[in-house]
Amino acid sequence: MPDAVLALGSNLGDSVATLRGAVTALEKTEGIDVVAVSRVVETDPVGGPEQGVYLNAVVLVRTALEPSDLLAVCQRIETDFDRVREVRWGPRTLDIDVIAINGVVSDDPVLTLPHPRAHERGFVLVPWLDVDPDAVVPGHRRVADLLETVDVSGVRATDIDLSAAGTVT
Ligand code: A4P
Ligand code: MG
Repeated sequence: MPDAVLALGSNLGDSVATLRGAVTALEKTEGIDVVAVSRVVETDPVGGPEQGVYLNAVVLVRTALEPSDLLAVCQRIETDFDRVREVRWGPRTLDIDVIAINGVVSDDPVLTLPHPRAHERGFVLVPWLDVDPDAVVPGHRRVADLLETVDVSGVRATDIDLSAAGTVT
């Protein structure tokens, strides 16, 4: 079964509860097995209007779902957590981006793989490295190598453990 990398972000509402709820929702989804959940990082917002700090995390899954169905699941969970789409890159209760699915490279605008900005974003790469030290951004370089040049000054470790939801193994 393919492996997929999902990036979670939140900067509105009770972000810790939302991220925990999102992980639980992924675990409960038929066809998705959560295999790893990173530690949470607190991150300065990148792009968009002036907005509060984010909490970000990365989740590795195994899935039998088609890529388009995996995206649909992520978007349904976003909606379940009251995500509204108003301002591009604006504040949000929950964002779940599909960062990579195996080594697939696709420029389809509905599901671009790998996520077109993942390779330059500390808020994705730092938690990704946390759960997969050997990770490679398909079509790019190893996450560990990318982190040599990416600005991570706005990415801070936290001791927030999403597995405190009690269902992550
Ligand atoms: N789409 C295409 N490829 C993908 C993919 N790989 N994963 C399409 C998910 N969606 C993908 O997404 C807009 C459209 O992108 C969707 O219709 C989907 O078909 P969206 O989630 O509605 O909107 P968005 O998240 O505002 O846009 P986008 O471009 O995904 O934003 P980004 O690039 O994810 O940026 N700063 C910090 N510190 N932490 C953050 O988490 N997030 C953003 C959002 C900006 N700044 C941030 C953070
Ligand atoms: Mg998004």
